[in-house]
Amino acid sequence: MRKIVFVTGNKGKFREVRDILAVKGYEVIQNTDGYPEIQEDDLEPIAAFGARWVAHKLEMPAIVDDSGLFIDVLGGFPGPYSAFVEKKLGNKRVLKIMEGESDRNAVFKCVIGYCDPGSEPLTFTGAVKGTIAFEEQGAGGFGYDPIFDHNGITFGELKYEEKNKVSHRRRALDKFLEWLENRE
Ligand code: ITT
Repeated sequence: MRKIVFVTGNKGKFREVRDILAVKGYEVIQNTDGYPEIQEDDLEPIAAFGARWVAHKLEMPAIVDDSGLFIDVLGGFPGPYSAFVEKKLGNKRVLKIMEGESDRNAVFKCVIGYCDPGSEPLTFTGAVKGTIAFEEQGAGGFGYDPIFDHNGITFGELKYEEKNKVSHRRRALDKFLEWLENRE
């Protein structure tokens, strides 16, 4: 399989997945029709359900990406609700919630869900540890990138290629690629 359909409405995710997989010879095609996101505490069952749903609907192999920012001191919030929080609150209000907190540890997670029609879905998880910055830094990336500090620099300050070398998405895609290459 060299062509992969990726169901996502998020342009930033699509660009990263497309470019990371292109290097390995896969062509990623975006489909923006969406899929039902079930409510769960972990991202894996959400991605698995989504991948199964889209593969069966489109009758072709497909991937989805469910990601989230898990902030330690907030019990992992926003986690699976990251898209909702980003849209309704935004980075500035997340920083407000974090005001006065000295434990700023967080984990960014990305789960790639993959499914062949008629088969059961698989998930590939990538995670990267960091801290929540005190203010937004950098205009690169998307979403939470300007407030996610990794080794003293936010993802928003990293060059696009640099983020793609270390990100949660890159780590998840490396696992997915390893599986794909062993299968082919
Ligand atoms: P889909 O159509 O793929 O579902 P979405 O944006 O709704 O797109 P999620 O449900 O996975 O995606 O929500 C994840 C949230 O975390 C969303 O607000 C993203 O913008 C943000 N996010 C995901 N990956 C990110 C990254 O690499 N850097 C910064 N923010 C990210």
